[in-house]
Amino acid sequence: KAELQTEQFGQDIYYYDVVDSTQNIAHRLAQDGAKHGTVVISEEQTAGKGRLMRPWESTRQKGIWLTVILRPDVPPHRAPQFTLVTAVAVVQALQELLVQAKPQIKWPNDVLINGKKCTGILTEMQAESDVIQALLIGIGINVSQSEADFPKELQSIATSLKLEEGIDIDRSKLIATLLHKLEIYTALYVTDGFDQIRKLWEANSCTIGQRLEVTTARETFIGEAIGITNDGVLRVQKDDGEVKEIYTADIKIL
Ligand code: BT5
Repeated sequence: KAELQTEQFGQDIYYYDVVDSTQNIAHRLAQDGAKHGTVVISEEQTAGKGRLMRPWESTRQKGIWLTVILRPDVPPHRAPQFTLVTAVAVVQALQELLVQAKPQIKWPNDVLINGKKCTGILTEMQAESDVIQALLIGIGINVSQSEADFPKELQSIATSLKLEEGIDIDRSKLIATLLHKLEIYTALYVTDGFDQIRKLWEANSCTIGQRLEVTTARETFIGEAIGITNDGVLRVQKDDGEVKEIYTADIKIL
């Protein structure tokens, strides 16, 4: 806490040794009235979660596993962009601490280094009659895992800051930097909209201009990512010229 440069984020910190998921704790705290900027953080998660209830590997003390509770004054349709805003904040924070490794954003919720995932973001919402009560921004950053610390099935797709940068990154310093960036960019998004952040997002993305395989709930197709909109929607042009607007999907960079 001594390292924090924020005004609101991390003023209330709930710190745990082990939890099932910081998202679950944050859900309860938000229902009990936790204020904007409250942070839940744990050394270990036994049931860390990704999107669509996929598991998130959260090895003890090897990463940053945290959730920030936001109470933004925006309508629910502006919630999905918070994932992209968070990705920009993560990349900016990582860039401050890393010298060698170059983090890049993969739409919608991953940060990659050398094509492997080092960060995943999960945004969940509590809403009532079209008003956001709280947003729970979950961020998992792999910090000091060796290859053998990852389960076999993740070894070819996951990486850590230590594996890419070659040295240990101080977790408290990274958390402080991250919360600072997150406070700045979420506030900017709420007041000014997505336009400025979209430009930062595009400049730091490894998605735009790439050939992708896109899998939505309905179909799988191949095309080129040509941009994102101010709604955070990915625009993909198929080979026949048709442009698809993708709200939610898994993408593979080909
Ligand atoms: C995500 O989901 O990437 C969101 C991850 C959010 C994790 C944070 S940690 C703090 C907070 N508390 C939680 O319980 N969650 C949040 P998705 O895009 O669905 O990606 C999940 C997929 O990533 C899995 O199916 C694996 O293939 C892969 N994966 C799992 N653990 C990983 C890890 N530690 N590093 C890299 N990839 C991983």
